Amino acid sequence: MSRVSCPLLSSRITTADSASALIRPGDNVGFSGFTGAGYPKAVPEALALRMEAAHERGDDFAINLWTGASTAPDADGRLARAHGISSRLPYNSDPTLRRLINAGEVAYLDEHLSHSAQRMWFGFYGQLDVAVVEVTAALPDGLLIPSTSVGNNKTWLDQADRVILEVNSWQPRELEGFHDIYYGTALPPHRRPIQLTEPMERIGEPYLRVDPAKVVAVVETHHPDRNSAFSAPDTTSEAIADHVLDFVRHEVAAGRMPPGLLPLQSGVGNVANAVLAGLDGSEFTGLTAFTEVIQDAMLDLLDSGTLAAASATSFGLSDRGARHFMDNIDAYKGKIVLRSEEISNHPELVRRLGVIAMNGMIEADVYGNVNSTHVMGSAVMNGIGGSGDFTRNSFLNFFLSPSTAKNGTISTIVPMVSHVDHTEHDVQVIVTEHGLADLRGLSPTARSAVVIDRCADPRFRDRLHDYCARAWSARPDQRHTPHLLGEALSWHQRYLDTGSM
Ligand code: 0RQ
Repeated sequence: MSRVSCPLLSSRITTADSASALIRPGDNVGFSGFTGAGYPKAVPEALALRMEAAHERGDDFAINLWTGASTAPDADGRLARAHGISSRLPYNSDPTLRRLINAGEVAYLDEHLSHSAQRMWFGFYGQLDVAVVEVTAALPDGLLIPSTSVGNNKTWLDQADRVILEVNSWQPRELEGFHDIYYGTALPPHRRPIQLTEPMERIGEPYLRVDPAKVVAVVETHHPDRNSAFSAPDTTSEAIADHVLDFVRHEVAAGRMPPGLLPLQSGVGNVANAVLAGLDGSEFTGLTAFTEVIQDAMLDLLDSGTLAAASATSFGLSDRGARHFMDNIDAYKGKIVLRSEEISNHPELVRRLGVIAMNGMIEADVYGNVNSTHVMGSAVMNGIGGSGDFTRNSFLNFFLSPSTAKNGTISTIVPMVSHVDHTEHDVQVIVTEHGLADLRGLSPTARSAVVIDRCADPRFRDRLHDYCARAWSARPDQRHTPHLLGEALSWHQRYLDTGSM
């Protein structure tokens, strides 16, 4: 049975091929999608075929593509393979697209996720020509049941000149009621406080609104999300998880954190998943999450009662996790709420709630600056995502990483990061498998000692200490964050010499 019960929207049902014909070369296009959930499944393929046909005729055909965050190989990846993306924002993790960005073919705007919607409203990105948004169903009155991610959908639907809906019957119809879409945002100087004081508080409505007159096509699909498997936690990620857990226990014992902790935010990836898994079976129960992404470990925590409830903007599950969620969806009702990313990541809310932020990193320097995004200062990995939104405004923040990368050849603790995403003014706790450096209340030179001794791989410690000692001695009038600039950056050059990049 069709999931489109609005008569006007029913009259717009068409094929992905004809819907894709409504997207023109040079258009600004807003896709739904966040960490592989809720992205459009049919229009990107049809559009890529049109692009390839145009290129064969010698015509240009590329679009500027805006999303919630990462999508999938059959969306970002497919359009990248068709050389159909001129510019892209605000986050990407697709390897094909990453290659084109790093080759200089695609202009990438790597933005804080909480900024992307408001920069659209401010007019900083220009006009949005088309929105292509996956939903679970269209109700008789035209309201839309969102899909497995909300991301920037509210903004794209509101701002686009033309809207293409994909109604995906693979998504469980029972998703109705899981969402809270806030329509109260205004532009400065008319902004009011956002009245959310508990992670699970509802301040909006369960549906996305769209002006039916703008809907130029509706495409029915039945296609799974991109569900990626997680590696089982290894000894490195388990050691990182243990350090985080011990530290949190210590904070509770010291009276700096309530026994039920504060709302958790966890980045995506295997290390983050392992930290969440480490919480399971611990003494903590009834915790909450105010985060971006609900991954498998969060479902497990909800099952065990370690986590009472989670607010996010998206799922990011494995196949097993997605099946488990669907089979038990009623049990999760009231325990999971999905919001727009401008709300899930909102600085005002992250700071008010006192979020504990835990994110991955590429490298940290001895003074506590963190690089989350770039290899050797030049090649982007994924993007800053929500890590800045949460870190800067958190009650307590952690950066987690193995102490080495590329089979132990590269130290992730370096004299000076090759790119700065999170500054020494924001970063509080750095954790590797060797230990945890608590930087709170320490001057930069005091930080350097604990970062090296607690976090660096023992094989790199002498070299790092030697660097710091020589930098300290070099200029007695420059000892706040002493550096030997040429040498600091040549540290990254050594990666090349090892041939490990
Ligand atoms: O590459 O698989 O080719 O070897 O970076 O590293 O160790 O698998 O760790 O998956 O947790 O990713 C920072 C990228 C870490 C991620 C980052 C190489 C390493 C490997 C991945 P290979 P790991 P993770 C919420 C929050 C920014 C966005 C964010 C990230 C690959 O956490 O994208 O936090 N964060 N969002 O080998 C060279 C180094 C390296 C290195 C790692 N020093 N030099 N390569 N790698 N360190 C989510 C959203 O916002 C949506």
